[in-house]
Amino acid sequence: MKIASAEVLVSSPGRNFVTLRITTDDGFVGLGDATLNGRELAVASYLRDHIAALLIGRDAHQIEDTWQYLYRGAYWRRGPVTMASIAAVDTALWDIKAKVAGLPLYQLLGGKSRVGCLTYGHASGVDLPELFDSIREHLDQGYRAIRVQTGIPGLDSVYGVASSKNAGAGDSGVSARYDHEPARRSAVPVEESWDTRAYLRHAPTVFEAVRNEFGPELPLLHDSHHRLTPIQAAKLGKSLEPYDLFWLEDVTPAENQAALRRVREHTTTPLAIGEVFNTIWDYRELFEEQLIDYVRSPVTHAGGITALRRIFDYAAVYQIKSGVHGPTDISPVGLAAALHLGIAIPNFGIQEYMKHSAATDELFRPTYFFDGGYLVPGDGPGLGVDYDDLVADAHPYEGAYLPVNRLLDGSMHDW
Ligand code: KDG
Ligand code: MG
Repeated sequence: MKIASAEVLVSSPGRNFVTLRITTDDGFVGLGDATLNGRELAVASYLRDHIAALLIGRDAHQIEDTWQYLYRGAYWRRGPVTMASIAAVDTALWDIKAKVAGLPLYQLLGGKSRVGCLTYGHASGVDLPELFDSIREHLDQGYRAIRVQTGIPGLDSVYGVASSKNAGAGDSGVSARYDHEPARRSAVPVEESWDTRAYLRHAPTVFEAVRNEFGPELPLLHDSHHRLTPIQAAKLGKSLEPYDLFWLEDVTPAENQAALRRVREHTTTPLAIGEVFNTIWDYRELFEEQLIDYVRSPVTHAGGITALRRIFDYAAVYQIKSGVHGPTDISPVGLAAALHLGIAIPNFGIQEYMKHSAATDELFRPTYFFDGGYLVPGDGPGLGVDYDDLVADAHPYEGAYLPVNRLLDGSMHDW
């Protein structure tokens, strides 16, 4: 079974997606997600200009060999563009293999270990009343775990908070009011502002209020989005301990994994990191020293199903669980791949879930479904996702950027 074509498809049904479609000489079709928010065309070029031709004529069944060929063969290792490209090829080949077998992909990964993948949804608000409404809305929809992000007094616009006041353009969230897509369709990035001291003072008051309103049971998560120094992160983790978080995410920037040592010394709040990591090597220290509790890498950015499964197996040795990144910039193809993997692995933790827009679902026609807080992958052969070229034609690429962040004195900060 030889690869006959590898097409790079860029579309924008509310937000941009890069999809790889591999077709074999006997007509099997596989899809892979290669979306890198705000840098989409770099991955499209890597796939189109440097990978597609290498795939033609290769045995579509040789997933591992193709992975090694693209990873070792590039010589230039790792990095989000390379690893998203390899991920797309790998995912598309797994999709094909499962279709040839006539089985849903999770059957090839060991079969179901659970009935579904527990998800968490994104609640947010500029203030407590808005936040409480958003949490209630999510609970009404069946979510059993909730990420909490709020506005900070004195700051106009804060990561993770969507409201009439803080609205981004883009994909559909739970409702228009809480629709949060940080990448704006603009020629240059939007600039946001940040004040760490104000954040560190405000965050514990929010979680105290949420616990008082919603009780002790509801699993709560929070994303610091790479903005703190190790000692600030340690302070935050400690101040949130009374509110029993499910996890605290991305407290320090991703480049320096050793920073997590300092955080861990000071707090028992569980830590999650890795949505911007690319390979197993980024986790080595974190796993071996047990500095984290959850792995945030998605299939899309960590080199595909082959590579992420290896990361999860390595994590399992240290009782570390999955917590796969799943905002709307992971396409339905990337989300479906995460669900097939998540339902099969022994150390599944939780899956992030932000519903895609109606236009996105019309284009990809996913067969996974949300039921009582769980996402369940489709039972048909392969990933259970399609790609409708006619719908895609109606949604051409539009340039979009993630925001940048400045401190109040104007200096650049991590976004
Ligand atoms: O494209 C950037 C988003 O994927 C990121 O900001 C979302 O941090 C994020 C999360 O945890 O969902
Ligand atoms: Mg995050």
